[in-house]
Amino acid sequence: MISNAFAMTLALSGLLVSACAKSDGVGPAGAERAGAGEKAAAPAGPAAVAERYALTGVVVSADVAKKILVVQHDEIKGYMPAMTMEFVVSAGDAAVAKAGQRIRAELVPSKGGDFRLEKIWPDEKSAADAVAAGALKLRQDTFTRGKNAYREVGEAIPDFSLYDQEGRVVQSGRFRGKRVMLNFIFTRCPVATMCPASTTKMLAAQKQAAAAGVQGLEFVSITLEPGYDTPGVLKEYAVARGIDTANFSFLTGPDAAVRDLLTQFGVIAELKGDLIQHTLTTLLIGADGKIVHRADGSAWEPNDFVARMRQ
Ligand SMILES: [Cu+2]
Repeated sequence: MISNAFAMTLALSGLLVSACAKSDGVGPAGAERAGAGEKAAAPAGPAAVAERYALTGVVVSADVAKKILVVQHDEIKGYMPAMTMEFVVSAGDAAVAKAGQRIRAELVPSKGGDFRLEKIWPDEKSAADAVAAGALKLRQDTFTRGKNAYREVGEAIPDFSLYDQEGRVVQSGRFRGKRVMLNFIFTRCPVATMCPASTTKMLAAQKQAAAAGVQGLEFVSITLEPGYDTPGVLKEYAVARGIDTANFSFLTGPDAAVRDLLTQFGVIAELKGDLIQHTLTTLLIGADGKIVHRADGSAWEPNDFVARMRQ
C-alpha cells in the first residue's frame, strides 16, 4: 500500500520528503501498552537510564499553575501499592486533566525523589471502546479497499474516531455539514519549512476565512506521530501558537488508525533509521464529506484555500 501511495506522490511535482525526529513513542493502541507492573521499553539516548512503569488510575485534582496532578492510581505490581499521590506533569497534561477521569500513563521516578507522569492518555472505557472500534473499522476499510485505498478528489473521506487536544473523542461524523481543512503534522517536527510552516499557514487560513465571513468551517490537524503526540502534547502545541481551538482540532489516537488515514489520504510517513520522512498534503473537504481539493507539498497558499471555501 505504501508503494502505491508513493508512486502517486512521486508523480506530483510538489513532492517534499523531509527528515524529522525519531519516534520513540508507545502509542495508544492496546497491543503497544505495557501491562501494569511491566517496565515499558526505555527510549534510546541519554535519557535511557530512567525507569518507566505503566500506570492506570483516576485523576483526583489538577493544579495547572504548579503542573501537578493528584492521581489515585492502581497497584503497580512489584513497585508500588495502590495509592493517591502527586505527580509532576507537562503544562499541556495539567491543562487537559479533569477530576474523575480515568487515565493511563508512564510513571517516571526522578532522582530528586518526585514522580513524573508522561504519555498520559484518556482511559475511560466508553471512550477507549469508541476509539478502538473506529480504528478496527478503518483497518477493515483500508484492507477491503486494497490497492484502491487512496481517496481521490471527489471521494468521501473515511470514517474515523480519534482523540482531540482535550482528550475528547472526535468522530468524523461530527464534521458532516461543515467544510473541513485538514492536514497531517507532528509537534516535534524539526524542519521549519515542513510541519511548523504548515501549522502557521493553517492558522493564517483560519484567520482569513473568519475575516471573509466563511461560516461552518473546521480545521483539523492529525498527528503523524501518535506515540508521542498525546492530547496533552497537542494541547501544549496549540496553546504555544495561540491557536483558537473553537474550530481547530488537533487529533491523535491509535497508531494503526493514523497509518490507515495516511494511506487513504495518500500521505507517506516512514521511519528511516532515526528519522521520520514524510510528505505534506493539505485537503479541503466539502459539507457532504467529499474531498474538494488537495494540495501536495508545502507550496500551497492560505488565500487559495479560502477562495475555494467561498465558492
Ligand atoms: Cu514534519
